[in-house]
Amino acid sequence: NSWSSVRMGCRVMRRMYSTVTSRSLVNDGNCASLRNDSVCALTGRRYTYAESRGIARRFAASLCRAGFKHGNVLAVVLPNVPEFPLVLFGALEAGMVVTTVNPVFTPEEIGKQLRDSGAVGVVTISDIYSKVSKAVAVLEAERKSKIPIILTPGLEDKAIPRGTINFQDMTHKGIDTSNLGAHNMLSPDSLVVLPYSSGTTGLPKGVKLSHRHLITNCLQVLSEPKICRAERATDDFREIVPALLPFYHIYGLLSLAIASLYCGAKVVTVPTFEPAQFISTVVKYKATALYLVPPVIQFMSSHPDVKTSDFETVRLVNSGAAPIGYNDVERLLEKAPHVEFTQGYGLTESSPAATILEKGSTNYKSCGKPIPNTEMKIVNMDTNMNLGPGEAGEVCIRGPQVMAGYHNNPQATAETIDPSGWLHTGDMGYYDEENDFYIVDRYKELIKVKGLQVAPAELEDILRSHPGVADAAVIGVPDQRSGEVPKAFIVSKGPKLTEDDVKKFMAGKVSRHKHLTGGAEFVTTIPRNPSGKILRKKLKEMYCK
Ligand code: AYL
Repeated sequence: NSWSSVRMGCRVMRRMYSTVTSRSLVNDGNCASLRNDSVCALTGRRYTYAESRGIARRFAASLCRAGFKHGNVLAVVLPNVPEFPLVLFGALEAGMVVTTVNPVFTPEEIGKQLRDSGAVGVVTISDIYSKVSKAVAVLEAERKSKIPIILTPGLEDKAIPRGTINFQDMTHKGIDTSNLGAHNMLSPDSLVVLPYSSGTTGLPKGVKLSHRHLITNCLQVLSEPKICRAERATDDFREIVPALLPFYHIYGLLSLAIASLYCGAKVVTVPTFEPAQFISTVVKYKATALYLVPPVIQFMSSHPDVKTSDFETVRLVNSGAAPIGYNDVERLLEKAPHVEFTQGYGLTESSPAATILEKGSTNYKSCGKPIPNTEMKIVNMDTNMNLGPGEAGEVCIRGPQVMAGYHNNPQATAETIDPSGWLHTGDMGYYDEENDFYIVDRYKELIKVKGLQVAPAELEDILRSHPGVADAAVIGVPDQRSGEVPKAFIVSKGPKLTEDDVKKFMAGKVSRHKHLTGGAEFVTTIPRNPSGKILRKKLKEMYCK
């Protein structure tokens, strides 16, 4: 009876269930996590582990009763609220597949993901209902069928709009869950989430991840003794984890909504990043483990308002999703010398973790060694030959956490996972004599803004739809605050177009992290290879000195 033990109806999940249950039995029903809860840092709304189990099950029963079927896709468009994991586990127990959507997306961006994933229902909150309903209305007109919208409690006290379904009505104690047995058709290979990633090229694609993928990666990551101490939870120690990284992104989903709950941690949901508020949340809740992205670590290590005393209860800081500077790690450890720093590397396509910097290692330039059951190699990009220690090439990953493929896109799948099962990451890296891996650059197009993906192809398509643009290319340029930001190169059709016009045009179409913060530069030609592929390295050499 705990959040981590929410039975997803598949054998692998039952293993988790029995693990946690037996721990509760050992503790004579007094397992710390049962009394423990998860809480929203903004509204104070909280759910104990014991309650969560019931809510998720009742949500599952109500979804089945509402007619959702095994394998149907449910889009979850939520900021980090404590209901997120309840919605996730409930949907999975009902046999549904959850596609996680960035809640800051514009209606057009939401619409694209709903359309591509084939979502037949949407879960959101009243705060962003108006833009979600715009996207839904367009899709309903296209499909000529209704797409139900379910609303979980909002961040602000807003009335529930008419025509929507109230999450609380679907989960109150009177809901009968006896219908759930009939829906128990899940296997470890049933798909559970469909997050979006652009992979090595092109537009964002749904990444097919199953129960087996997520459970495997959860346990692989937890095999590192640094990561979660809650397996040894006692009344004197309890892991307290502020959930700042978005649950919709695989890093937040796996480390905060799955691994932390599996461990019985207290998860404090933080819906938006306000630096001062985040620090006061860390202090107020006595946070013990921080899962962060490099720009946030950089802020915490360098900002004079963040004091050593703010880290008093913190024992672990984990970085992932983008490269972190050695100096930033050093500065963090100067400010908080008692903290253990660790780093993970991986991709949405690998559920996400592939490596971790192991306990005791101070090799902060490295993202660590492959986690259990994971093979990694470096190959020459042109010849595909294996490379030895110290030789940089493409990082390849093989293991039980590698995705089933891209949704409805066998071609992109075949281009990413080779016939021997190796995932070609599009990252440039090498390993040393100790088998520590280092990520040095990216061959792929992907831009990482604050650890979040931005696909150049998506922005290029939008730019080319402007009547004044003849051709366009987008690359990432280094940025002090965000790591990287998108910059556009434009071949214009007439002389009238200005940089400001281009930036405003983009700002009207995409969410903030995709804005052309790196600028828009006018050029006479975009360098391309004979088959029309943009030569991004050449573009950088020509214009970014
Ligand atoms: P996606 N260092 C450098 N680059 C990295 C790192 C790292 N430690 N981790 C991820 N990346 C880049 O799908 C790399 O280019 O997943 C990779 O191909 O949004 C891309 O980000 C994947 O981006 C963890 C915690 C993995 C986080 C993650 C990354 C999830 C990001 C393991 O323990």
